[in-house]
Amino acid sequence: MRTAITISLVSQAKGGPFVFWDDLNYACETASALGFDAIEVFPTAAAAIDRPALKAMLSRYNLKIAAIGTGGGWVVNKWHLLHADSAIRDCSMQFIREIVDLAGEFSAPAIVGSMQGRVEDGIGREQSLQILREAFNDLGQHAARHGVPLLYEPLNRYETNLFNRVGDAADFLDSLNTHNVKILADLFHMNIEEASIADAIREAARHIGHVHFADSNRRAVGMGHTDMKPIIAALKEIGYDGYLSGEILPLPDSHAAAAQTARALQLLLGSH
Ligand code: LER
Ligand code: MN
Repeated sequence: MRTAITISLVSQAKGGPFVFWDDLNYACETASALGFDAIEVFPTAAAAIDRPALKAMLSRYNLKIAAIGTGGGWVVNKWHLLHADSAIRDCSMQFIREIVDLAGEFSAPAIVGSMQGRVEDGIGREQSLQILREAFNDLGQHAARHGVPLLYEPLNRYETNLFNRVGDAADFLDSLNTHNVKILADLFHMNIEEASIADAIREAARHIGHVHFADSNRRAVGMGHTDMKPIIAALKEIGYDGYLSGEILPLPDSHAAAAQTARALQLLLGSH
């Protein structure tokens, strides 16, 4: 398994679960010094990223991009894929497509988390799921052009009323025309929603493409009460070889949260 740590470049997301903030150079320098393989980036939009500068920085610090989030579309513009206004749904698709293309340039997947939206008044659940299905068919096929999947993240009940458990998300993915949409299993959301995180991982094995590595309280692993050993055992059992990416609160500060994540990964994986 490979290791990653998150950086947000979205000032409006302050208070969110990202380890590093704003300073890409500091994030890369620190991630590299702590032995991470990659960074996961949360940008305001694809156009806000200076691609040659990012490439140069990754090469200087010997890092990869694990994934790029699309949640800036929600946080900055309040757009999402199931918005009652079809013009805003179109903007959301375009916004995500551009991030798929950006991420693809770095051989990385894009993440659809908060941009999935929710079933809203005026559009029923079945119609919403049909819109989401069409969106994922389109975006999944778009990502395939870059040889990467699209990542779909089930969120806890306080963030969406679509799918809160990975098993339900996996069943939904089975109804798509594409096999190129994978699940992002966020251990924080799973701690709220799953009866057993390890069993849920085993049951959705066929679809797991990325992991957000967080403790029960969304702090660095080791700072809460989730028992990680059976979770890592389940990931090994299903042959998961993707990223464990620390998407956590920067507590007590960014450096300490990253360093604790690195320590936890070393203890659990033994090779970090
Ligand atoms: C994004 O990865 C996530 O987990 C969400 O909770 C952020 O709103
Ligand atoms: Mn997450």
